[in-house]
Formats: sequence, structure tokens, C-alpha cells
Amino acid sequence: MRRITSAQYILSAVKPSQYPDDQLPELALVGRSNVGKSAFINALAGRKSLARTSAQPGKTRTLNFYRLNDSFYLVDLPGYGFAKVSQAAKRQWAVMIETYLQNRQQLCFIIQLVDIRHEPTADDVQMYRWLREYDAPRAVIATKADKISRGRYLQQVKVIRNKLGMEEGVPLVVFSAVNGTGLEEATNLDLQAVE
Ligand SMILES: Nc1nc2c(ncn2[C@@H]2O[C@H](COP(=O)(O)OP(=O)(O)O)[C@@H](O)[C@H]2O)c(=O)[nH]1
Ligand SMILES: [Mg+2]
Repeated sequence: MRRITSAQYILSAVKPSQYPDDQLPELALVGRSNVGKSAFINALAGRKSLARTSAQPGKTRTLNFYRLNDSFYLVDLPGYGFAKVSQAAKRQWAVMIETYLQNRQQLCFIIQLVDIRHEPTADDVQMYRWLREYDAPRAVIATKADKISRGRYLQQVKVIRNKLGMEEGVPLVVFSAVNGTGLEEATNLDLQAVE
């Protein structure tokens, strides 16, 4: 099995002039605030606090770039769907994300994270539709699998695939940052995507 052997936080950016300029391939993470993006990065990197996990949703307002194996970036995009922000802040969020997703040449894969426990929200559905419309190479990670029993995985996977309208060929990985469920599969997915 190929592994992640090094991981570094590089920088945070709010506009293109601040993005890294070394041309490495990039893999972006999108999802609601609190879905587990930071925990996913830490699990993948095998580090406890490379990315700050937070009990306060809506905190990350920047694109955070992490360099893995000195060969690609994981880009943590600001979470959506946080109710307590103003319309203006939501617009700012949308511009920041779309600017990155639409224009970034070295972006080669997008991972959308959703919570395995719940039916995807309207925001999740909208995000996925956007990815499909742009024909972005993509996968979905269903997080927090440790919070439900194994017996419910299949049922929840069906709910998620259905609600998002996922095509059969698009991977969905059941994942837990707490007990390591799906970690190997997610690692392989990431490494393949940036090859
Ligand atoms: N039980 C469990 N909790 C998780 C998991 N992933 C994240 N969390 C918790 O969910 C909260 C939000 O996680 P975080 O990674 O900060 O979400 P982000 O806003 O998407 O970056 C934190 O309290 C994490 O500890 C998981 O796989 N299992
Ligand atoms: Mg985060």
C-alpha cells in the first residue's frame, strides 16, 4: 500500500495571488462546516493536529493548503451551510470557492464530504450538482462512520447516493477519522487522483 509519508501546512489564501506557485497537482475538499474536513486531513496525514478541528463551525474562512508527500496539495476549502452567517458573508464564500474551483489549472480532483448519519442537505445537493455540471473528477466521503453501526452503512450509502444523484462510477468511501474506517481506501483514492 502506498502511504502518506510527509505532510505540512503551507499557507492560507483568500485570493489567487496568494495560492502556492509551485505547480503541484491539487486535490480540493468541500463540505459543510463541521462535516470533518480538518479531521480527514489529519487522519490522512497521520497527524493529530496538522489541521485544526473545531467545535465552532464556520471558523475557516480561508483556503488552506497542505502539501503531502512533497508531491501534491490537499486544499481545505471554507465550509458551507453554516446558518449563522450573513448573506454578504455567504456571497463572499461563494466567490472565493468558485474562483478557485473554476480557474485553478492544477486542480485535478474534488472530494465532497457529507455526514453519513444524515440525508444530504440542500447545500450538499447543490454543491454536488455544481461539481457534476463542471464535470469535475470527483468522489464523496461519508464521514463520522463510527457514529453509526456497520449494519447501517449500506442503507446510508444508498440514501446519500440517491439524494446527491451520484453516478455509479463515482466513488463513495465510508470513512471515520476516529477509528480509521475507510482510511486506506481514501488514501488510495487521493494518491491515484493526483498521479
Ligand atoms: N466521531 C467522529 N467525529 C468526527 C469525525 N470527523 C470529525 N469529527 C468531529 O466533528 C467536529 C468537526 O470536525 P472538523 O474536522 O473540524 O470539521 P470541518 O469544519 O469540516 O473541518 C469536531 O468536533 C471533530 O472532532 C469522525 O470521523 N468521527
Ligand atoms: Mg476545518
